[in-house]
Amino acid sequence: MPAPILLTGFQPFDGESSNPSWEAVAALDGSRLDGRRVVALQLPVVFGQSLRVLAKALERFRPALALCVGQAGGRSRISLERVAINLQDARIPDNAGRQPLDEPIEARGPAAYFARLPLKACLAALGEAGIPAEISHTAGTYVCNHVFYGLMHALRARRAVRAGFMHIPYSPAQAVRHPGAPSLPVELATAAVRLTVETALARQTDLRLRGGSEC
Ligand code: PCA
Repeated sequence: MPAPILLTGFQPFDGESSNPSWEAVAALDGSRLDGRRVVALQLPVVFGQSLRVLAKALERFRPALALCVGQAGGRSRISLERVAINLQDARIPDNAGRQPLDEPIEARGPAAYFARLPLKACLAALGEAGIPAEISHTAGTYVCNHVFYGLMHALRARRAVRAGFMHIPYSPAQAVRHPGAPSLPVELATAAVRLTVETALARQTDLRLRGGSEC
């Protein structure tokens, strides 16, 4: 049996009743991509606990690729995150009421990790499929960045494992409560996850394409 693919999404937070990141990856749970089994896991929006759940799953499943997905309400496109920083600075409390301010995630860890995904090739694949996407250079300083950093830190010695983070916009159902906010159908977010995984498994090296940004 080839090593599986691990996908994660989050529980709802900040007063929402759903989180499209979980809906998007749950739709792929138990399916096969590139001949590999897909395991989808829901993470709590809680500093520390989210990473303990993730670490257990990385040990149990030993995936060939791990892609964590989170909701980024207000963003208009799929964000392929390039960099996780060693900082937690919560604007709002997490689902357990914790609100770390200006703390490192790993006291002895490096300042940042880069995603280990061919981001430009993924961006091109999403564009060809008609899914609006961008490369993002910040995953914020809340639980998503915490999980992204913890993922890359946990896999720092397992260089062959591909790993990264994707932020997705509100679902249309959420946007009903946020007038003016952009949204993306969950089916398109699921398609974006699938395409990103397939592209990452198919390519060891990235394409040289434009995808950077000014401030
Ligand atoms: N988004 C939050 C945490 C959970 C989620 O889906 C974030 O961007 O940090």
